[in-house]
Amino acid sequence: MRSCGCTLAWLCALTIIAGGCEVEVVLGVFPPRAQIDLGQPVSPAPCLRFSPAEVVFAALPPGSAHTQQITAWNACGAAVSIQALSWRENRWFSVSGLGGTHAGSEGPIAPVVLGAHGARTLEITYSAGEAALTESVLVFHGPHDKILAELPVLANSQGPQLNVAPVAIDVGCQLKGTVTWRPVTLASTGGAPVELSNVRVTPASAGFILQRAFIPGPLEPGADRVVMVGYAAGGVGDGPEVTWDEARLEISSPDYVAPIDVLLQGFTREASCEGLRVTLMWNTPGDPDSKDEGPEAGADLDLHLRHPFAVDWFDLPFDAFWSNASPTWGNMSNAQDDPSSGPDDVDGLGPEVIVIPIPEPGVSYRVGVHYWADNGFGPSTVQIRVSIFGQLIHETSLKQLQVGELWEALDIPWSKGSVVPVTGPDGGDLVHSNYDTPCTPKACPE
Ligand SMILES: [Ca+2]
Ligand SMILES: [Ca+2]
Ligand SMILES: [Ca+2]
Repeated sequence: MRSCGCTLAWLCALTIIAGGCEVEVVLGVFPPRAQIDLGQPVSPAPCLRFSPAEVVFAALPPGSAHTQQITAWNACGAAVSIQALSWRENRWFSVSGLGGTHAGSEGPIAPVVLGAHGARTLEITYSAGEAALTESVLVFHGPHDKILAELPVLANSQGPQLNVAPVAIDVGCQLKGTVTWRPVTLASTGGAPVELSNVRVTPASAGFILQRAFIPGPLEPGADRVVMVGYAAGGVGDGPEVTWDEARLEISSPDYVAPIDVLLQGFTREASCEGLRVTLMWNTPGDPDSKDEGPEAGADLDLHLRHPFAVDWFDLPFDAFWSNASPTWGNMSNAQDDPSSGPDDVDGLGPEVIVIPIPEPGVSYRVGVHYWADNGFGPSTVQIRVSIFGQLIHETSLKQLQVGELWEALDIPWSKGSVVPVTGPDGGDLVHSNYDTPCTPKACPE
């Protein structure tokens, strides 16, 4: 990486650096100022503050309630407007004094303005529900949902607390006849032992099992216990639609009013866990040796798979092919609905393959074949195969293509489990001659 060439800090600050100083855009040079008047001194602490800064309730018998008063005050010289309130992880607390009582998750309120250095009394109520340590945070929002301040609230600080991880298990696809085991850790993180009365999978018929029957007992502070949950494969699904087996790992404790749940899901397949596989093969009669290898040893055709978000072929990232081999489609945080393209075959026969592990429900994908280069061997005869979860569901008849042609061959409306041949305006196959390709690594050697 080369140096940016900046010597003055204030000039460097005006330099936009992209790609490790490969691009420099100097926005201009401003004369240094002797004094910058920012008005009131700006404190890193929020203007809205509380006394006490944290609300702590002692243990109470279940069914009783206790209220504490606190002061909210504005430490700044400008007014503060409170426009919404929200609670994090709240089940037992409420706040009043800001126009009504607020116990819910989030909501706007009639704005409450605290003038410069003004104060207001709020009441926080704890309704005792269970013996476990109970923590929450009351969040105050200003205009444009800006967070003004956060107030920690807790009860039973010396009570038992159970932390369960993970909170959800997604086994994904499971081949019939196999079992996947996953650990769930129950950790005692409070000041008193947490009593575990039962751990079970419910419903019991969903394919999830416990490795061994749970034995009730206390978990001392700082201790943990691992429960192994298995997915032993439920009913085998058929067709493209994924039928999830869903269950809950239910952890019961007398210290908690409601059981703590871990969500469990998975689905089972007989032949393959690969949702969609599209394969292109071709033969070039003018190639005297179809099996020799090398850049110009045969005809180069390319398999394409388009997401409906693509406006045309070669529209990245929504046209998957060898040069855009593993784009992110669908759910950004889930790679299961992303395509992956195999290598580019450049010397004849193929196959070229594109796979999506679990395609998006309701999405229709389009398959195309582009005849990139014939290298002097003339037309080729192509065939496309489509498999869903390991079962071949469609095989095109043999189709002849010339160099430069792009055949819009098939639509695959996922969830329907069928393949629909694409037709042109005349009712025949939709083939574009001399398809105008944009710049790709093959077309723009550098
Ligand atoms: Ca050849
Ligand atoms: Ca190719
Ligand atoms: Ca994705």
